[in-house]
Amino acid sequence: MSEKSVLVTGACGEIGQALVQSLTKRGFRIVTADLAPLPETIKSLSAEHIQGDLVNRIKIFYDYDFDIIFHLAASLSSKAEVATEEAHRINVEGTMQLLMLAAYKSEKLQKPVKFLFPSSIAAYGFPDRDTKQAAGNVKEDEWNNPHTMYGCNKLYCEKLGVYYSRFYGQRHLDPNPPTMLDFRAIRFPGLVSAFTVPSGGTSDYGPEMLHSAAAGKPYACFVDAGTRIPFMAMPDAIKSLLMLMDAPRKSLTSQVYNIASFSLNAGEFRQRALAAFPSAQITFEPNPRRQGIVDSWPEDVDDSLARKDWGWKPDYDVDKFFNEYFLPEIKKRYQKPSTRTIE
Ligand code: AKB
Repeated sequence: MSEKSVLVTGACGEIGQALVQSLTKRGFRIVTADLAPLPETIKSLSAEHIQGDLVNRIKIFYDYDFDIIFHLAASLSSKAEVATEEAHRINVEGTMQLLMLAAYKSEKLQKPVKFLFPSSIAAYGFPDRDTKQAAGNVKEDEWNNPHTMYGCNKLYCEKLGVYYSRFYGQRHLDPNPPTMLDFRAIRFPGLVSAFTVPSGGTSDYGPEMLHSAAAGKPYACFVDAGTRIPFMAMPDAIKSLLMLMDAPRKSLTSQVYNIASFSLNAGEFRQRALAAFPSAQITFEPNPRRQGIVDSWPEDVDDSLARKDWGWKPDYDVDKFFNEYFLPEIKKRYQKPSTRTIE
């Protein structure tokens, strides 16, 4: 079997680093792209690294024939609220340019390029906390009223992905329609890695609190103790991307899927952190803007479609996440710095 060529944009980010390690185990030829140079953890795993602004350098990507594209590069929710137009340029123009590339290559080579897109719970939007609590877990097509630039960008890019893969130039109406790209998106909850710390997001209080507790640093949480959203272990996020990549097209009844694992409020995060690190200093100092963003996101999501269509099931519930993944790894990390691989 010939080696498949995969592009991972945003490779230096949290998902990117973990994904590149997992794709390597599958024997793919991996081309990475990011604004930054690759970190040591994945440097040797990339066949080629394209460094720079994706939108400005899009022409370079036309020299490659990628079988699969993981487009992870994005400006996350908190950062995007501070630099809104720049976020739109990165999140929407970057995605559109890559979708156009994938559409062009699919048609030219008569082979659908698989386009995996990480969307987010930020695509949802509740008017207030009471409504959010009353709604409980939400399906993909409910409450699609994002309050953030990032959430608007993600929801619109889901629509663009569907457009370029099914209706672009109304090609589907041709008597002999050309080969179109194969767009698949996952709406991720807040992700927690034992190996990397997020930046620029609004679900960051969960991982920040845990990493600070392990490192013996005081932490002032920017949302209140009762704030609840869904979270997931990074290995499960990577597993979901690979499962959706592998799923036969004919079994997919949607192009956008929720996935769920566990839901915790910030107070419960604190209790878990204190149980593992009793001297941790964790206080709550809500920031009204960031609190408002998280209050607009759902408490939980309904992932029954992903379970039915492609057999999604997380490996980590909340206890397994803490006891078998996060705490053993984080203790090693803060006790003894090393260059271990990311799982
Ligand atoms: C963010 O907080 O912006 C992201 C997300 C939930 O998509 N982690």
